[in-house]
Amino acid sequence: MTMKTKNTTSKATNHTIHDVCDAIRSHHNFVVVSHARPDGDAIGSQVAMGLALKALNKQVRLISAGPVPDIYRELSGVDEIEVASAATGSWDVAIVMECPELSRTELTGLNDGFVLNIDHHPGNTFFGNVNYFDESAAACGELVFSVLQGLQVPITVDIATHLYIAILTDTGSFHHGPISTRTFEICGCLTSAGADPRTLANQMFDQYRVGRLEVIATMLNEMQLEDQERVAVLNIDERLLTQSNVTPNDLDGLVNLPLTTRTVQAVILFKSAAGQPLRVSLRSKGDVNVGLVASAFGGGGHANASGFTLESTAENKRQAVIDQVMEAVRTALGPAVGGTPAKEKPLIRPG
Ligand SMILES: [Mn+2]
Repeated sequence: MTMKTKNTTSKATNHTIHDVCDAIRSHHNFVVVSHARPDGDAIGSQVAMGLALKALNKQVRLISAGPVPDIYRELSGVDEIEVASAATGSWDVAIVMECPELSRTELTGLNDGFVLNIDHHPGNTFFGNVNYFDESAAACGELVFSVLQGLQVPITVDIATHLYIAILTDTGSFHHGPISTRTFEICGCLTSAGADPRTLANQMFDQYRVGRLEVIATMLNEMQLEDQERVAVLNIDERLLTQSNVTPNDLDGLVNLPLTTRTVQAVILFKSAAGQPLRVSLRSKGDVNVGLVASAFGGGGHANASGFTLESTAENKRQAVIDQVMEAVRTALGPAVGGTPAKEKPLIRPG
């Protein structure tokens, strides 16, 4: 086992693309990691970076604390991801992507080595020896693209596909987040390199089990609307998941459904299972900042998409969450005016 590079570089500053490329060029043994409960940006960024390092004849291992969701499993290179609780082995540099804090990896063993932090989450703590942080990126995949350009790695079909998936999924099909001209310039390069938007959209968004529709029906039937239809509250519990025979992947994006209406500005989704922490997902439109609400409850994320967990004993905090989200809506848009309070009328009539 070789010694890891000593952790001497000063932390807590942002670095340039040149620093990032130098750090990669001057080392040989890499471990590439991302956050636990990986999503499309986590997996796409991780696999694309892994493929690029291999193209540069580097040694590379991909490690994740959690399993890869089904929809990504058949993509080329994904089977290289090892599921483990520690970043063991003889690596020199850990490339940590999509993590505002090192702890989001839920991996041990990353503290002792040289860490390259690549991320776009507001509030990133610059935990790396080299930090490449840009919250104006729509996805971490955008930053990986810049790094690969800096390293002059050819964008193969597989790399293009992973980076396109990172951007496609993190923006919810180019629907939210800091989408820029650069996002489309990068996607243009990726499609030129062989990423197929129609096939990938179908693979990412149109492959769920039919049980997903049962979950949607029940979830919307029980939806609670607050603050003159500006805040929607959704619940999904273990019983519903079992009845509908769905996997956690089949719930992807359901939190966004209420946002497809004109009035709803923010959504709260409570996901509960017996004996497990209550998972809370928040989504919003425009200037309504649910990232701050998540931070107040110890979580994180972006202004329009965030989340946190509450201990299972904290059921009584649900109303506090609803109150804070309503406050976030009022802060951005002022008090609700006019209309009948929607929660007094049933949204969907049973039967
Ligand atoms: Mn991301």
